[in-house]
Amino acid sequence: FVTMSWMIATKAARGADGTDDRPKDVVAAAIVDDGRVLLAQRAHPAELAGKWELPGGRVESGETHAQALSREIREELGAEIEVGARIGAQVMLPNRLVLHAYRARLRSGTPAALEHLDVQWFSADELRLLDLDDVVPADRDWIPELCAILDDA
Ligand code: 523
Repeated sequence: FVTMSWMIATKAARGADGTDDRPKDVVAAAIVDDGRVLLAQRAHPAELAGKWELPGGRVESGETHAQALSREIREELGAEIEVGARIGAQVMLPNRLVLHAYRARLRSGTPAALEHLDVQWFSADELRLLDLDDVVPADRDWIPELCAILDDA
């Protein structure tokens, strides 16, 4: 029975063409420093270009969420972070991606837009004034919780 279940589960995880269609995790960091949170302005794809997001990226196989997030922030922003507690609810994205967000603190380095159009620190008041059209859709629901975190900071 165990073998059968495994075979069914394995089969279910493969598409007709043999590709792996299991959900993939994407992680994003709410880096908080001095009462502000860092948002990064996406450069691609076209439909998300110019919109603000919590920076991050895909978890690669064998990585924990914290490891993936530290790597992505190092690659994209040139900074080292300490990953903290999860925030918000996970968000389902198209293409079987699942987005998770975590609080983070800067350990070293100054975040720079190495792969984004820009990076900017936002206070709670600035977040509240942000036009949601200028925010990546999947990240919009996190704004109230980010404001609450900053209000407490
Ligand atoms: N999101 C998203 N919000 C958000 C992130 C970090 C990512 O909606 N804060 C989405 C955007 C993409 C997918 O998650 O559809 C993968 O994010 P991306 O492109 O930042 O991850 P990478 O850099 O690992 O992936 P590729 O550019 O595709 O290699």
